[in-house]
Amino acid sequence: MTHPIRVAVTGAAGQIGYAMLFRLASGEIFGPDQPVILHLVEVPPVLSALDGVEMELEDCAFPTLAGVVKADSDHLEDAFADCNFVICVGSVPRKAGMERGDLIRINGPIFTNTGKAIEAAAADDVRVLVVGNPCNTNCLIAMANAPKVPRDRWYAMTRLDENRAVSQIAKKAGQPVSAVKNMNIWGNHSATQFPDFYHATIHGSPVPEIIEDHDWLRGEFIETVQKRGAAVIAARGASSAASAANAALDTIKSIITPTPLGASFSAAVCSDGSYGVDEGLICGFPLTSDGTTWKLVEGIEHDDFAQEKFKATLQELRDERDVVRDLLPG
Ligand code: NAX
Repeated sequence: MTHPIRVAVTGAAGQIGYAMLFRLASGEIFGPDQPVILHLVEVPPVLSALDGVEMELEDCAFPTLAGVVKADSDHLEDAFADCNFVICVGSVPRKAGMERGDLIRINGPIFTNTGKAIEAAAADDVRVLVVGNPCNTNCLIAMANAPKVPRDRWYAMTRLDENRAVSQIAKKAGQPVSAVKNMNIWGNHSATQFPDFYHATIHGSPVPEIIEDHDWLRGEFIETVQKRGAAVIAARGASSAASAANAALDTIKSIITPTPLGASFSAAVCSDGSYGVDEGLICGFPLTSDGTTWKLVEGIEHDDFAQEKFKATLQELRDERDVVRDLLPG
């Protein structure tokens, strides 16, 4: 029998975690022949909610679900023991009146412990996807606190931004979403991100050749993608949940599947200094995967407009790093 994959999800009883678990258990992500053991991680007061989540998982009778482990955030080494994937969703959401810097300081310490526990207890091949915001900088903190885990194993999620951008472009062009490729997100998962429409294609042709309204591309399009999270909150009264869970699962699928020739996907990973990004920052780039590790797509040239956008989002990442320097050993 195939050895089970262990997947930990922190914040498992939260809205994104809950939306993700059933698809992880169902065989959709790792395949119908790959058993999965889910590690559900929550803060101690929420542990009892995990009992209900476990019952629901049982009630789905997924043939691929080989077990459920429940653990609390005070015992992260138990939570991540032998895990092959750790999806870090659990964190404190931003509340009204809270500055981004405040949020970073509140959530930062969660990720020092997360990094340490991953290094101490996870499987040798562990791969980590950080969803909890500010996800780039949280990922940076976790990575810095797990120096023995290779740097190509750390990802922060920009896929929701990519998916949002794909849908906006497809709608504007009157084409199906499947026609839009290489819609990559550069920089931070925040309102400064740069969705690079220049190098995206529709049925193989560059987006700016198909969508002639370049003012829309440079203005409304970018702004819509950057502010989509806030728009969802305004309309739904709650932040993106199913779409965020879907994007996390899309990211995992892209990581474990060799990328088709000429295609790319978006995630934030540890910079090697390419494109002028400080070595070690967790920055959104276009990537390809061989099914195990990633490569940056090289040789992309940005015009003056794109460079300005990229500069702004890069500066924000540097500023965030400076706010948490004390949480970055080494
Ligand atoms: P919820 O508040 O519904 O769920 C968060 C869960 O995390 C709660 O159940 C809470 O008990 C748990 N939690 C808190 N601290 C924890 C810790 N130290 N260890 C384990 N669990 C802990 O929030 P939800 O809507 O699920 O959002 C979760 C995170 O995703 C937030 O930080 C949010 O900002 C972020 N998002 C990131 C996105 C991205 O694209 N990267 C998009 C969606 C979302 O906004």
